[in-house]
Amino acid sequence: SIDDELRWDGELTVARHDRETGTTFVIRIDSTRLGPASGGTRAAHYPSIGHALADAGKLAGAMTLKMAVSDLPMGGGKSVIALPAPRNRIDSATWSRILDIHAENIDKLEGNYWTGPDVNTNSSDMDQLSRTTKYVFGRSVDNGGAGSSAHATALGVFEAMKATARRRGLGTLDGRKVLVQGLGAVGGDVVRLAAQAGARLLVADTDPQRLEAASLAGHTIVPADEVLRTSCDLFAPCAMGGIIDSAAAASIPTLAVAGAANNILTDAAAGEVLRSRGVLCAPDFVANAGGAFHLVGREVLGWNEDDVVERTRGIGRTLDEVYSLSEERGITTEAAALLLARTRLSPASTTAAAT
Ligand code: NAI
Ligand code: PHE
Ligand code: K
Repeated sequence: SIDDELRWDGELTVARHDRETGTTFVIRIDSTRLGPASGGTRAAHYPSIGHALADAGKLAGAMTLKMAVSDLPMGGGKSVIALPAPRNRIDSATWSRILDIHAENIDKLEGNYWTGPDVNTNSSDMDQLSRTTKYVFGRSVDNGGAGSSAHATALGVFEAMKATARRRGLGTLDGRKVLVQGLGAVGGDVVRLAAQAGARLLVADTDPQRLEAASLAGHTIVPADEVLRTSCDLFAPCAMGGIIDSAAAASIPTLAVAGAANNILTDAAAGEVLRSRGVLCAPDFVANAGGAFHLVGREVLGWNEDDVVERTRGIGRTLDEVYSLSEERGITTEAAALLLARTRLSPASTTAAAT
């Protein structure tokens, strides 16, 4: 319920309803500890405002960890636009009004929160937001922005897949069975990179057109509802979060997990179950940080494309650190990554850096 969801440890929740379109807007700032909060705008049709608040809160928290573990000088936040219907049933005039209202809300936060693209928003939506507010990453390149973050995200996920396979004793991806769920902006690129590395691709999507393209490229189609029962060496969730709960963790026939989706595990217990079965799982806020390197690197830190690629490739090394820590301490990889992120978020680490 809304009452439950507002009992949250983050810094700020902002909400607004637009009666004309039936849309509810939520912005949640989890932390500004390391810099202005940042995280994308997600548009979706939620069962209730409580669900929208919960999603925004979890996603904002993941952004804080992503920025911290990636050594980016930003905090974590996220926007959720709770649509009155699924995104594909919102007409363009309504969508345009929705974006204008969202931009107005962001602007009122005066730079404490910077948005960017996420599920169901893209660079041209960022262009429109930027007409009302400047606190926007990922505008199109023609409009002075860094453009889509998907390529960088996919590159980082590919590095995470390689590092995870290696650590799990699978060697390189060559000849390995890799199952990619979601063939969108990120997943499509992940498939291409993994295929180049010699992996045998199994792919799933709910969009028949995307499946047809993958089938033409010679990949094996798995029905969307059989993903969690399909045997593979490495599973790459690149669709939505919340895909692995404890029950799925107990049965999923894979040896490793590394993907792009935010909040792949429903909770810490699911991570414990994976660990007990020896399924090595790349924490998502480490594996999918390529997009943040791209957006924050290009638009805040003055990096060029090579810098973004170099830092994104470093995701493999960060994961090695996470895996070593997890082995030393006998904790889940998620808990180990949390430890690394929290070291950076703790007041002591900033004091040390300042002196
Ligand atoms: P997208 O919207 O381009 O692609 C998602 C794909 O998943 C679509 O092809 C969709 O049809 C498919 N899909 C949806 N439900 C499915 C289901 N139940 N089974 C199989 N396929 C399903 O999104 P994008 O940008 O590729 O992002 C994918 C994930 O990665 C999201 O969870 C996003 O939050 C996360 N992510 C994306 C980043 C980026 O830079 N784009 C950065 C970090 C995380
Ligand atoms: N939404 C993407 C993510 O979850 C990209 C993004 C990164 C958007 C940083 C804004 C800021 O990482
Ligand atoms: K998108």
